[in-house]
Amino acid sequence: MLEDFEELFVEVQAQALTEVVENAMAAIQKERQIGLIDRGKVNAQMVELDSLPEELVLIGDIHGDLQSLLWVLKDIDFETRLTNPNNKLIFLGDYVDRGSNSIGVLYVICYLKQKFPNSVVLMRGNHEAPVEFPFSSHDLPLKLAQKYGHKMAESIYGNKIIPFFRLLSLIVLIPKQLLIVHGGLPTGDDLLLNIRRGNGLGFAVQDPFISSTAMEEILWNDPMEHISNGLDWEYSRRGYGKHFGIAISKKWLNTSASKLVIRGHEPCQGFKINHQGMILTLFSCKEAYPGFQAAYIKIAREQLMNIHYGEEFVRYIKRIP
Ligand SMILES: [Mn+2]
Repeated sequence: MLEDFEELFVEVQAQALTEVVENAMAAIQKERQIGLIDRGKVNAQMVELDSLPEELVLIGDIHGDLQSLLWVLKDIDFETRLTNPNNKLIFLGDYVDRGSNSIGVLYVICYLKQKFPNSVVLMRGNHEAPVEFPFSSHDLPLKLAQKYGHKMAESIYGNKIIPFFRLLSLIVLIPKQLLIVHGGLPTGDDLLLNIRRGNGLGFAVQDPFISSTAMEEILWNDPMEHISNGLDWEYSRRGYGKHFGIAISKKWLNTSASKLVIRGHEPCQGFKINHQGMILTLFSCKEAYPGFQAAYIKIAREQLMNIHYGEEFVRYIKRIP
């Protein structure tokens, strides 16, 4: 199977890419329609599991680094693992841009969602750019044009890939343990209040409306140890999003009855910990980030049950060579 991927990524044909993106979209649309994923609820862009997965694998930013992604899939023996919907593989977003094979990565994540819809959750990163706040160095359209020509590239990007990005999850909750986002926690209360109106743990029964501001913050925010203005947050140097302080982390963890936030978005030595162990950053690509390291998380249910803060996660973080 991995050998098949390796051949495919060399030359993913336009037709094959189109089909796999369509199939991944159909899988996500179906779970949204019925509001369910195996052992969990789906509410628009939020996924809430009902129980802890038997085995949980988390993969952070990939940024076109197909080699690292394939290494992880091999390391977790993905075909066996993902056939069991009790096991979950959650991607934190930022699949494309910067690395050399965004198209190959896109193909693989869509293939996984199509083949194992109940085991795989695909989250949205800021590089899966919304039109309201496009990423300035979004190189995917260019890569598509180089490979398929302008006309075909425009059609695939506009008609398939952008609608696919819109379907990706923004928040995943693993009950009583983990709150998962790509970038960070929104600093405003709108979304928190909406979640609180639900059953106390999870989401409101009605479609949780995620405002454009909240979406920007989920995709772009970073945790910061010291907020210079003395408030709970400050504007980010990235141009979008904010730096959020520990008070915001405490508020979200209390409201969602979670112990820890897991997020990607910042290059680091595979992982880093902020806010007294409340925030764990995971980074899973190397190709475009020399000087940084890559890692992923693999943890079993009993181990996850005993996690209370970020440092306890370290032993379940595996370096990608
Ligand atoms: Mn990011």
